[in-house]
Amino acid sequence: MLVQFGACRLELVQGDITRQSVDAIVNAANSKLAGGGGVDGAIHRAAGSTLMDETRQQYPDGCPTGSAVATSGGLLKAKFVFHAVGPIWRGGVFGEIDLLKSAYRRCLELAVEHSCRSVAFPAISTGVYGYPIDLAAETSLAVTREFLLTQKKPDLVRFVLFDGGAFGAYARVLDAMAD
Ligand code: AR6
Repeated sequence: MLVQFGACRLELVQGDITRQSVDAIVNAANSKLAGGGGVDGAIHRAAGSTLMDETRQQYPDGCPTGSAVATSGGLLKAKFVFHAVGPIWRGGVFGEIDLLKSAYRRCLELAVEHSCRSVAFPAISTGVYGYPIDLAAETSLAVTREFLLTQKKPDLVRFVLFDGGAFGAYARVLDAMAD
């Protein structure tokens, strides 16, 4: 599914983010940048061990929740990995929505700062961090739409949803947004 916002494209696909041919992919990391399961584990496996070496060296203090840091892409097709730290869902009354928005916004800023024309996101926080998928779709698509309409960059933002349920949730929200 593809929607145009001004000169920029926002695309939804179902698949594996490690296989995307884009300038940067986003990782759903933890604040220690210590690696883990889910998409984080898949990205580190596909990128090779230099990704963790580089992350440790450049960011020994980790990254706060709601922010993101950049490394190279190691063996991935993507030139960069942006390690974003989303919030753990605790009922929605601990600033989770703003923290998730800010993690996405920081990645989009990093994409512009690193002259990336395309960037791919997973559904940050919706796995072990428990963020409800429908709400994550609303939050992440709204912040991306606003960024693309105001900053007019990057050219392409792709959301890579791992399963059919997540893809459906994102497609419903994007459909409503495009009307
Ligand atoms: N490509 C795209 N999406 C994926 C992939 C993949 N290869 N694998 C999983 N997903 P999660 P979080 C989806 O748990 O909730 C890690 O241990 C998955 O279906 O990876 O932000 C970190 O180190 C889900 O929709 O990340 C942190 O400790 C989404 O990616 C913690 O988990 C995010 O699920 C972060 O938790």
